Amino acid sequence: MLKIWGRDTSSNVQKVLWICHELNINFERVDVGGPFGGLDNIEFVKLNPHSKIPVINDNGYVLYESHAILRYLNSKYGKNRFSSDDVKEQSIIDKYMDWVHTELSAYMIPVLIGLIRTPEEKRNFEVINENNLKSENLWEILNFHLNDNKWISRNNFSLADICCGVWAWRRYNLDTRKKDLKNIDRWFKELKQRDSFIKIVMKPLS
Ligand SMILES: N[C@@H](CCC(=O)N[C@@H](CS)C(=O)NCC(=O)O)C(=O)O
Repeated sequence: MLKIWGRDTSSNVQKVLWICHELNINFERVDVGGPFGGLDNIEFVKLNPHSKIPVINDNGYVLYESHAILRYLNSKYGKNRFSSDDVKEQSIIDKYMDWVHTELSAYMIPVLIGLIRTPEEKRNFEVINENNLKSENLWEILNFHLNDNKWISRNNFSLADICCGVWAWRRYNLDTRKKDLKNIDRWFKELKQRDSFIKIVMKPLS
């Protein structure tokens, strides 16, 4: 059976749990990271020398990096249901998956850490607000893209919706100043109707 290491409150772990739920993949999950610790244990470091979650072991094949895991599971268990045969459409999925790692999470993480993991008296609102403004500018870019698209890849739910979706939940649940982004609101409403999103992502932030 597929084994997944990682606390279920982590955005990157949730991406993997989400696709497992969408594709009905059975798995066993081990709590590591955050309050559970264990990332520096020698046995874990052997799995992922970066000491990060998620990690999977699929019948002896060990893999880390959440987006690589998504692509692997989608291909092996999903007949590529959440990617596209169309080269241009696939490039849009890839673009927004990369965008989450290189742009969006870079600004969302300091906001999340500042507001959720930092005691009120120690919060640096200058840093939080600056990062929030940058994140909102990025959400506005996605909002513009969603003008002509139901999902990020036109009419098909894809891996890009999973990668952006875990952060959308955080955006709406952080007490921050938000731009009025009608397409993001509409897309988020669609996400909230998916069983997997409800079960895996809609948890208190930590
Ligand atoms: N690029 C990696 C990033 C992994 C990562 O940063 N994971 C975080 C959780 S979201 C982590 O391990 N943090 C330490 C912890 O949770 O204790 C991926 O996408 O898998």
